[in-house]
Amino acid sequence: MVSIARAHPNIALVKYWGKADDELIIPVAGSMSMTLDKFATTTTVELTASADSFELNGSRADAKATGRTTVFLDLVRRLAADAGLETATASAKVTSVNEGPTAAGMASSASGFAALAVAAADAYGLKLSTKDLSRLARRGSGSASRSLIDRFAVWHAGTSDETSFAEALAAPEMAMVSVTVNAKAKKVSSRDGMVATRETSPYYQAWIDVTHKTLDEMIAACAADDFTRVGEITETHAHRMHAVIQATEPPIRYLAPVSWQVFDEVAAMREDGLEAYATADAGPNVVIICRPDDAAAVAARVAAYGAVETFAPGPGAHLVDTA
Ligand code: 2P0
Repeated sequence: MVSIARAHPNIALVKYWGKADDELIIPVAGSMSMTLDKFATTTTVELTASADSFELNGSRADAKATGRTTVFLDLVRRLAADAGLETATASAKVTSVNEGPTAAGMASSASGFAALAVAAADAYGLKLSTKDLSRLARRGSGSASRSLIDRFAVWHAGTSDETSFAEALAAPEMAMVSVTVNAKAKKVSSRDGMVATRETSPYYQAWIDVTHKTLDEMIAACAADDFTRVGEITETHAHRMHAVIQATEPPIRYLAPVSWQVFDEVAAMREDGLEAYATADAGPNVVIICRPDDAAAVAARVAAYGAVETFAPGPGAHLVDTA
């Protein structure tokens, strides 16, 4: 049985940074994101009698990525065993292609584990709801829980495996413009950076407290269809995340000088009446949110800083084909 799934990255407007449970990947606070319509990951899972294998972008994946894939497949096999399925003992051949940059702050682990969750669940014969697929994807990478969802998602932090999942949220019309200032893989992974922040950043508790409050404000701004407030909250929360990260010992800094130049350019756009707001994940690339009609003007203003892409809200992870 071959199952193929496709998932897109998502960019958080309210960020996830920090785990309450490292094994179950329960976050310290909820988050909210837009699923993108480009940079998809397409993943094929085929059950096999030989050992698990993982091919990424045409080559055999490294030991770390292969190990994470096998640990994830073990979760799927456990679900299959619980459901009394014969597939529970099968290994899997996983083949994945990323259309976007890998591990450079464009959420390739989100699209990767969302696609793997959907393809593997199908290949092993599990019939899971979107909520349960979101919970499963979360076990691979926290942000992957949000890539199950069409357009905009809120990931409820929850306090257990059952209660930590993403679901859809209506949000104001918007586009995103990404500025890839550096497509190389980052030096400190999100996973390691989160642990370092928890262990050594003196502002960690304040970050947790403010993120709970920020998510409530974001949900209210979305309910009011208030693009301006959504943008303001997004930019402030991104700065707060980078602040708590930079306060680690030894310091971690994901943003580069050119990233700050892009933030300055976005502030200048606002002064010129072009309404845009910026955010950045665990890497130097910056993502700008704006109204859909302004996307071309925003893209033109930042083209000098790096490779620019424009995104609309995209689809949640889904099966492409099964045979
Ligand atoms: C986010 N990031 O909300 C935040 C903002 C990066 C910065 O989710 O350890 O790759 O696999 O759960 O999901 C990156 O974290 O981390 C992330 P794990 P993940 O998008």
